[in-house]
Amino acid sequence: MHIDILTLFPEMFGGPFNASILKRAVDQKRISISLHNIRDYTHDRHHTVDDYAYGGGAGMVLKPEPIFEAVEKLKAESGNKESRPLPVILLTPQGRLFCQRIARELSQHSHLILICGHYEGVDERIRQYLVTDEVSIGDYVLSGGELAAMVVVDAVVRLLPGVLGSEASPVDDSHASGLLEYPQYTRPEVYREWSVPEVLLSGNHARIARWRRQQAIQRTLQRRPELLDKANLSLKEAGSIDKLKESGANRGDVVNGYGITSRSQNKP
Ligand code: 6GU
Repeated sequence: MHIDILTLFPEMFGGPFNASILKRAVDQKRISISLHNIRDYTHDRHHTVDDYAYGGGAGMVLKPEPIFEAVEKLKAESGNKESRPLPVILLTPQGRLFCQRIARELSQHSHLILICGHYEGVDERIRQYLVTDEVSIGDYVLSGGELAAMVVVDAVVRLLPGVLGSEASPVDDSHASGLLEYPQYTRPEVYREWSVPEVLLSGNHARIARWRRQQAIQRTLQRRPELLDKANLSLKEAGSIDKLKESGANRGDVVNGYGITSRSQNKP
């Protein structure tokens, strides 16, 4: 997969792209990422990328010309042979909410172009006539699309064949199955009087799988009950959830051992 990223701040990407899974994916040539400074596609003396909003109001708006020119050049070089149009994705709080399903969808393409919005916005004609998709990573405001682009790239790249290697698999990850992940333990077997659940030491793989599945469901019910509506549950599992709900096991705040509480549903 090749990913082109248009941004006013290419230097922001150095950290995340030069560490861990993403770095290895680049080193192994499973992906390539090109950062393009939008400023390099301006032609005036001052390299102007933004301007005042027509109609007035505070804040500057990203101009259309440099972004059109950059994307059209990349598209021409791409020679897209796929039947689907090449995704040109604007990162903006107005976009569709990013999720594991969208990460999977994007991972099916061989080329992505990401445009990081900045300042108060982008000229509407970029939305109307250039981008094929708009993505947001959540209902909060970031200073620009850069951090969102890094999030999207990370979530997509780790789904590509071979990127995680054989030691790790994305299938048990939180959200991969529509459920949160089950609790994990490693050595030591007892740490400060706190023991690893006995079932995990039993060597009984069927029993371990049942325990993990049940823990994943219970945890999802407590922390993100709305996820259960879309999760693939067996009839028996769905029935046991109804029982848990009746018993009130899903109600109230999620509390950790240090008295930090949060509502079990994050409503703004
Ligand atoms: Cl994609 N951009 C900005 N500026 N803020 C955001 C976002 C994107 N997603 C959530 N907040």
